[in-house]
Amino acid sequence: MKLHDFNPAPNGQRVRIFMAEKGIDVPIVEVDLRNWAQFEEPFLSMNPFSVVPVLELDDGTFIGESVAICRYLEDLHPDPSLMGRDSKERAVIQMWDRRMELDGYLPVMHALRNAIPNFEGRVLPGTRNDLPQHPEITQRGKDALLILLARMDDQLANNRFIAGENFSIADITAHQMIRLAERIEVSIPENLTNVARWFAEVDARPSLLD
Ligand SMILES: N[C@@H](CCC(=O)N[C@@H](CS)C(=O)NCC(=O)O)C(=O)O
Repeated sequence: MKLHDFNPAPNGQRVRIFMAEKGIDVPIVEVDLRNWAQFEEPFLSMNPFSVVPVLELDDGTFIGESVAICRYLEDLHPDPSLMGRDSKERAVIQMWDRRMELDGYLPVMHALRNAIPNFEGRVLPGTRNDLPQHPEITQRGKDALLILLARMDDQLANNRFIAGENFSIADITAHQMIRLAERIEVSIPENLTNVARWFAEVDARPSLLD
């Protein structure tokens, strides 16, 4: 098994943190996104969507999409559980992880790609085209994040972690979302003390420190 990834890529980092939490060590094959290796062979055949990360299995199967990779790794290495041990836990964690990803991570990712000059001509991941950058998308992403952060604060008032008392994939997604948001100058509002308390705890985990 190998992970095709680019070290600074936030989605790759989601998978790498997930692996570190589980103590999984697989060889990393660096895909140099800066030199457009994602649009060339051999990577293009592994993932025609031209994005990292991609997990290569020993039988030649390629799995793209960070959450799908985590799902596979969770099944292979159930301990410590990051996606739930039974039907109820799995559903609750997936509910929170989807909230983090759909309502926060993705709006922030689009906000970033529409704000930073370096993303001109590549506003959509894995594409190069002349779609313009729209400042409105950046603003909408920031607004969406602030709404989600307030909702997270309510949840974290009574829960140590996003999906309850245990650290899960939802915490990894949310942590990376906040890290991405820093790049468009959005930080946790001062009044959201529960989010701040949670972020400090997650940020100090050894899996995030390397
Ligand atoms: N939904 C995908 C998104 C993957 C993605 O957007 N990867 C970025 C790096 S974080 C990428 O490879 N971008 C290459 C490009 O835009 O050309 C996942 O969760 O794995």
